[in-house]
Amino acid sequence: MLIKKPSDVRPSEITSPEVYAKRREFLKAAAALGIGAVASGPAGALVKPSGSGTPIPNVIDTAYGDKLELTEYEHVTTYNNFYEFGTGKSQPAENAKDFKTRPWTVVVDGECEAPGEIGIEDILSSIPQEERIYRLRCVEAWSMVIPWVGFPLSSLLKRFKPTSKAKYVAFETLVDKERMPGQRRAVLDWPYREGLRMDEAMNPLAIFATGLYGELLPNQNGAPLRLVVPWKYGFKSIKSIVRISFTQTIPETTWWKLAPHEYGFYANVNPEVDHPRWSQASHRIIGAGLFSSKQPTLMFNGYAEQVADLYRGMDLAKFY
Ligand SMILES: Nc1nc2c(c(=O)[nH]1)N[C@H]1C(S)=C(S)[C@@H](COP(=O)(O)O)O[C@H]1N2
Ligand SMILES: [Mo]
Repeated sequence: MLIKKPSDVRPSEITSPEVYAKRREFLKAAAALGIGAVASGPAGALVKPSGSGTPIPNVIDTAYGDKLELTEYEHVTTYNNFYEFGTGKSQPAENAKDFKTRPWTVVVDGECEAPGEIGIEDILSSIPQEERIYRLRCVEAWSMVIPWVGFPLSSLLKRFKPTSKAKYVAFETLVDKERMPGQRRAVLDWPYREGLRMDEAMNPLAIFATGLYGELLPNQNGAPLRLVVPWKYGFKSIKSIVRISFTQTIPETTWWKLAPHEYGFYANVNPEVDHPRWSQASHRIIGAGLFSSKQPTLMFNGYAEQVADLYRGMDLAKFY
């Protein structure tokens, strides 16, 4: 998130929306036939496959965000922030290639009546009717629109029966220096940690993503389970989650703790509150071309109608 120029996006390796549409058809067809691991569909001849290659069957396609123009698959999967696999934008795709996300267990603890552990297979198989495609804009110095496959946080969290003392929910990423080479350097205080206020977490726009573009999440995008909180800056959307804790007090979060004058706990997208080192009034659209002009950033990233009520009466310049 410190590096802002899309200098390592390779314009030669781009999938157009039309190719995406064909790719989805192909993935659906492949799923119906039960040929799971066919990699990249019609785009295969043109681009290096960098995704999981595993289609997700029976996802409910919704009209969610269908007016938004999607960012090309190749940008979504090669321009990433995932410091566990390196601090460069193109490093996660390269360094996470062989990352194994099975078996995978998420521990749930803290202020809840039914703490425990849940395996990723259990999560994936017990959510299917709720698994939907959400086309959401994610923004910071740049923006992308990604067709996530996911489900609301609330549908998983409520299973653990949070108590009335649970005011916040905290998330942690895996720590494993062997499997996550970026953790061999102390660039961040591992594990990567994030958190939400309970009412934020229960908003239907806060989702767990398990896939994108119709396939299981590519490793570099946070496999096998990550947050997507589209009205907040990108760093809130924590990847490769292994722990969820309900807490009474505000949890420490990675970037807030590292640079509290630059990053707050809330991190709501707000064009009127600048980062101390740069304006947050505008951003660049990834894939729109090197010479495209900057776009004005919208309050709550354009999701004000859904989330503004959560912050009524709060001074958003103070609680940034
Ligand atoms: N565990 C972990 N989660 C993370 C990060 C990270 O470095 N480690 N980077 C964050 C930042 S700064 C951003 S912008 C988004 C990027 O998500 P994307 O690569 O899927 O676009 O992931 C967020 N989640
Ligand atoms: Mo970021």
